[in-house]
Amino acid sequence: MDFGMERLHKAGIDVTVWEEDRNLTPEELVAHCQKVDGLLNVGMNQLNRELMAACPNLKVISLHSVGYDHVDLEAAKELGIKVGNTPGVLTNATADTAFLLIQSVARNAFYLNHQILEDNWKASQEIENFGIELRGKTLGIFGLGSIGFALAKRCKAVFDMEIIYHNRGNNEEAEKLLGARRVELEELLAESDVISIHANLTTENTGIFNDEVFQQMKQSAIFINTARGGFHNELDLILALQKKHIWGAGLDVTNPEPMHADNPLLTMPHVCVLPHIGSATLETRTAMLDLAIDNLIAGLNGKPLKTELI
Ligand code: 8YV
Repeated sequence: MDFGMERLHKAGIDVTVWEEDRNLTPEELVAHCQKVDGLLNVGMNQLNRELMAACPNLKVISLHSVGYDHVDLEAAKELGIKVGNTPGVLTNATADTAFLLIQSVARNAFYLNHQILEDNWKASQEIENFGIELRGKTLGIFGLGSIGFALAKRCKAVFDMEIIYHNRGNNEEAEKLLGARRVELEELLAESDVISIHANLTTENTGIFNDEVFQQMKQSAIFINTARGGFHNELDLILALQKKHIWGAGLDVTNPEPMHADNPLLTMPHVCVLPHIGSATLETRTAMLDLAIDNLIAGLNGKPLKTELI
């Protein structure tokens, strides 16, 4: 990745890049970052209080993500460090990914593709490998912000799905435009044919999709997670699928990431797993980087960030 070097150099910023094919440990980050004024975090490195406290010059943290569960915002606020993220620019790409997963699971696409590789073309004709229709079914959204809304629009337009959602507040636009209805979690679980997560991961909702919750879903339901792997308990999800408490699952996020190649989810019917590609189109990643650099430069110059979290 180019990291927008030209723009950064033009802005007179002295840049050091630490590029790894994994997230760095907090200790490694402290060792690297002690002298920096600004941090552009491309990836999911955990930015905790110890790191921030160990970097006395740090003025701004610019995230290359809309999610910010990997940053201690309270510590940043206390230490006077500005934090920006990249909302808006990745809304469509992420909603597209959720929509892709819903359809792929509903048609058992990844499993049947694997069957071709096993020289088992005829698996597509076996009744247990048939798909299910989405038309007229109910989409339940857990956390209806802009990405959830964009997905709901797609599901309404293409499959005329009913939209229900569980959220702290009402989303009036979604209610007016799509007839969406806000419900308690119990109703979301009981009524939805597809449940898709579009919330921010917090300590309160970490692991919320567990055995007990999967058992409250319809046996014909599809579980979709493009938000964060931390929302679901992976072992409970595997068991829920094996015991047929739910019908299928589509994941763009796993816990941990990367997922190991021997994970049973990768070969199960009605399951589609992607390697966290929600925002990974050329156009979206370019827009994210532009915005993240805007935020970095603004923060280094003591100006308000374009998209400031704190
Ligand atoms: C990743 C994401 O940030 O925006 C988010 O919250 O999870 C993704 O867009 C991206 O893959 C990291 O570069």
